[in-house]
Amino acid sequence: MKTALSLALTTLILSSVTIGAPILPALETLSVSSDGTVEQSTVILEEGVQYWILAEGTYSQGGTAENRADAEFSHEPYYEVWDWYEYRLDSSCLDLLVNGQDIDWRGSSLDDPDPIAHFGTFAPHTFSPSHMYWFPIVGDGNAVSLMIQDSVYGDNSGSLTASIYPVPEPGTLSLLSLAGMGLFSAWRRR
Ligand SMILES: [Ca+2]
Ligand SMILES: [Ca+2]
Repeated sequence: MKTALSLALTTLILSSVTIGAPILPALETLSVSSDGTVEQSTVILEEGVQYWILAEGTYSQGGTAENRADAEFSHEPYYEVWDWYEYRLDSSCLDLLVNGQDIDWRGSSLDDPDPIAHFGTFAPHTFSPSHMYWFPIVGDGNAVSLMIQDSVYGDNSGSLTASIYPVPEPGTLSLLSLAGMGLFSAWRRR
């Protein structure tokens, strides 16, 4: 009976931890210029280990304040909307590339999400009014590179910020569940 209850409690504790979610603090924060410069992290992403990258901010992509873009979407002044420009018009433009790849940055429809606390609200193909986006990446033993891709760089100004976050190791989760079982046993003994 006690074992069954402990197992149930362990399951409850494990399910209350979002496995694979980022944790504070960031390992490194990079500023990625809209001039097309490739930014390489100092941090080496360990092979087989999962990380999350948080991209934040907007830059001017077409010479005027209205022509803006974030990591995944860009502003269409004519329609007064933020649009998934790269998908609609041209897959080779206006994207924050990771290791040279066009990736699916995950957005949140919340106006001002706390990126860690509201991590579960971020999803692919979702515009972020806050211009915050997450991307999961598994390390390959190398640094990670970030670059803003555009077809014309001369009319750009500003930059995006990208931060690399660790996720809890499976060992950390086991310790959490063991701690939970210890608390439960202490409670049972009372
Ligand atoms: Ca441009
Ligand atoms: Ca993309």
